[in-house]
Amino acid sequence: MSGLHRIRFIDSHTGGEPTRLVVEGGPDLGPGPLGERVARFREKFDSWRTAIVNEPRGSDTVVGALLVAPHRLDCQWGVIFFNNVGPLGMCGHGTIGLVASLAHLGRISPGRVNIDTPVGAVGAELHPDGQVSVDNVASYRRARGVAVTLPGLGAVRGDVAWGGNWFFLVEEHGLTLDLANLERLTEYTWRVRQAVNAQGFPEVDHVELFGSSPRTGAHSRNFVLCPGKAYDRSPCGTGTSAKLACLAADGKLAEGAAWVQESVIGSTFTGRYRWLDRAKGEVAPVITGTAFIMAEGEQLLDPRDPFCWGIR
Ligand code: PYC
Repeated sequence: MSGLHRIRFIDSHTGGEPTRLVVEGGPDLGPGPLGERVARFREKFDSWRTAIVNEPRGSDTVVGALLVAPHRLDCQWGVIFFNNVGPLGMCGHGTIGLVASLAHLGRISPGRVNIDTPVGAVGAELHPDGQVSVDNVASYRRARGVAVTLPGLGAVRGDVAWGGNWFFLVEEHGLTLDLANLERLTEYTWRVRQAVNAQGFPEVDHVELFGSSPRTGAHSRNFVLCPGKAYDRSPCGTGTSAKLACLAADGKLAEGAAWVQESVIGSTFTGRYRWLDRAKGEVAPVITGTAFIMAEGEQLLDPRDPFCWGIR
């Protein structure tokens, strides 16, 4: 690279969780299914990820979204999500941010679109009032009531479930899900993740704690630890999808009924599901939320800058 390189972006937040959509100037990952392109992104273009979302341009909480051409013929858009430590399979808050950003650019109007992602096609509907509903990938519970042992703390029991990313979902943890308790929540969930990974589930990279919500109309509050140790400010779209799969499997939420999930900062998503395959426990989740545009502009990559490619 000689001279300044420009990356055009739109920043939004969904329930407090940021999404940085790269609309121009990102790496060229070539053609092919998005699963292949994300592998190329991971292997050959990782410095682009760190330049875009890591400090000094970004922070641990920013989720990047690289807008790409879709591979699937039934999709109008393609996206690869990534964070401070690597690519993500899917991202619910990020898809809501993507749709709001495309609307901000005048590229879509209220209605439905299909979006290609590395873990499958998702649908999204932009409602006239600006809310976005995401028809997420098929979600299911892989294992129920898995007990893992935390050194010094004893056994913790949770479910392993897929909602576009892998989650360990814990109901009984004895912690207060409150912003004042962030350090303990982060430390605890980080230890849970390490134990879950070491004790049979290396694929799990998100840990979700549930508790009661003080908010009228909300069914639950959560705290979600993301792969790079930041907590999700939103209620987590893929985490809420994994939760819906568990609720469905346990017969605790009827098909089509609303589940209002509150985040630890008080933002909410509304989730619903429909059965895809009862025998396999597969559900089709729909997650509804709202994103707001915060900034648009260009990142400048200066080859003379020692931190041009971010702090890694
Ligand atoms: O909303 O799915 C989500 C998500 C994943 C990581 C951060 N947010």
